[in-house]
Amino acid sequence: MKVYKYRIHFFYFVCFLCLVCFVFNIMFPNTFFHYIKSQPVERKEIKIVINAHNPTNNIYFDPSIESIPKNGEITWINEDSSFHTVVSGSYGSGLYNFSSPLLMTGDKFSWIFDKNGTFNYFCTLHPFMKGTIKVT
Ligand SMILES: [Cu+2]
Repeated sequence: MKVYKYRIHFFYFVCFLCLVCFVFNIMFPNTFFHYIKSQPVERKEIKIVINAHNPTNNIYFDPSIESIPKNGEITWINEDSSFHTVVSGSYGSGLYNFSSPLLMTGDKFSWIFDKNGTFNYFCTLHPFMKGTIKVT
């Protein structure tokens, strides 16, 4: 009877551990759980250039077309004085594969591309800001 009682305690303890891991994974998605799962094969950086919020600028993302192997990671860094976002698809398409939070000056956003293809993206605040990632 006693053994049975402790087994129940152990069961609750394991459940509690699973719950803690699950909540941790949701709350801190870029920590070791995801790190183990998805190590990028290559990393590349794209700059959101100074004055990118100005529609007369001739470049917004540098480089605006970037190639990366499958499971490669792109990191965007906002070097502009204005807020920007990096959202997949095009303005009004509604099919967003990835979507960054509001990036302030110096903020970064990373995404691992796990499918081959050509992926367009844009800034929701300035829809004229467009870029392309080619995953091969
Ligand atoms: Cu923008």
